[in-house]
Amino acid sequence: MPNVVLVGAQWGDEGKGKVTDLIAPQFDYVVRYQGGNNAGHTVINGGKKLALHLIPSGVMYKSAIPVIGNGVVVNPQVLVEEMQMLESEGLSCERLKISCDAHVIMPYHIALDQASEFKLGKNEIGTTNRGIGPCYQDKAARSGIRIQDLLDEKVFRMKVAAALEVKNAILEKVYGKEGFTLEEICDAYLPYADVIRPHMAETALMLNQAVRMGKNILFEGAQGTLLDIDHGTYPFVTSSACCAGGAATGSGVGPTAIDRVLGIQKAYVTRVGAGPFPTELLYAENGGEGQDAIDGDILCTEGHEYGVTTGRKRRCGWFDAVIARYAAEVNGLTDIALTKLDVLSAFDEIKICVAYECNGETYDYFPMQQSVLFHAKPLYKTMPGWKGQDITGAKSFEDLPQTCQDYVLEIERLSGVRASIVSVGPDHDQTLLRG
Ligand code: 2SA
Ligand code: GDP
Ligand code: MG
Repeated sequence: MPNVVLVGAQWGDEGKGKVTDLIAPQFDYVVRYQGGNNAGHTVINGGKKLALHLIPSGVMYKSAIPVIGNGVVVNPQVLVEEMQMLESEGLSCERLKISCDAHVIMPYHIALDQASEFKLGKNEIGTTNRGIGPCYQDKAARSGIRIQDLLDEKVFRMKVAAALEVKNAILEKVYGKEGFTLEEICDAYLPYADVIRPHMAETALMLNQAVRMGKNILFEGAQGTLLDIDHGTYPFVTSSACCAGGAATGSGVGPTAIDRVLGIQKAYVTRVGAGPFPTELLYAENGGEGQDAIDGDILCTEGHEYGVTTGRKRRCGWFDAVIARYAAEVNGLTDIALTKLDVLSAFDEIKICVAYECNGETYDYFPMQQSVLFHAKPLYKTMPGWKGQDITGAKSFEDLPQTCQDYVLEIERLSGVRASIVSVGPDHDQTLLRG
């Protein structure tokens, strides 16, 4: 199976970084196809945890060429800083290829993201404030600035000047914020051209040649299925195509070249930012009470559930099989990697949501109307736990306590997809491969 899409099957932070890092040595190319530096992918380099926001996790291995595809939005400052960080860790970025068609996150995108979130107040999306949404807005409006524009000062100046007429008016008149001058943007951005030029490539052409030559490509998804602009919990989503289909549009490789779609599922669910989350175990500080608030706290503490990019405390909840089935369908999952199973060792009993109940109706499928998801009451199946048994040292699936194996098998049964990888800790060797 040469070409694989690795996709988050929940609301992001499922452990995509760990799994990409684990399997990347088998690939010739590792490609980011959507999102930008809103992502936070944790990888391990020589025992040390590193957070990658923009550069594909394949940069860790000399055998793989890391690629930032056309579907990604690039903040050049973050790109340069991340390259410097990696170089300082002894990881060369020389092989990195960046699509000349990728869009550039401009200072006004970040300002607009922050200002619009502030204006929304309690109705905010809870974005990462990295300018992602406004950058994709400009892409769709055909007024964006692309990586290739950075290389031609005349074109860059012309496009930025045109953009500023509109952006400054919005910033000043709608949000009461200061705008930007053309000169300050040119002074900050044009020098990045020299750093980016050696990495710029016709990445779609390069990847299609690789496909013809029988090379192996890993498409590394960011965020997750429920944050997808089309298939997620709109409007509480990110602005890109996170699902497996996005790998084709975001890289220029046709869907027929994709052989496997590996979904990354956490053994429970987390979400950062606003929006519906039926199995959420509300924290006491958010109005939660009783055992639910206690269980939510345990998941957060044991799972270290804090945003890798913003440091925000992630919302936590029980595994949701309705979402798992939905993710299996909209991505065409061939198999899943089930991560963070060890975090559940803290519980006597573990719940799995098998369906929702809303207004007297039962939904065992993802509801069409968002309002149902907001008011959905999860219907749970309770499974016995394996409390007190440390599973972080397990070397094979059969080493796991029977109740733990049963939990994984039940998730497989309910999702309709086989768990080919089971992760029992953050390190590479804390991974059980089931074939
Ligand atoms: P944005 O900034 O426009 O993409 O935000 C829109 C929604 O997408 C969510 N989002 C994320 N959710 C989980 N993890 C993400 N990456 C970071 C991490 C998040 C962090 O790895 O922990 O550090 O806070 C990510 N990026 C975007 C976001 O919360 C909004 O709900
Ligand atoms: P991503 O955005 O999907 O790459 O995930 P993040 O890196 O944002 O969050 C996943 C976190 O869980 C990271 O801190 C990983 O090191 C950690 N992690 C991954 N797999 C496991 C696991 O099986 N067990 C534990 N305890 N931690 C894990
Ligand atoms: Mg993350």
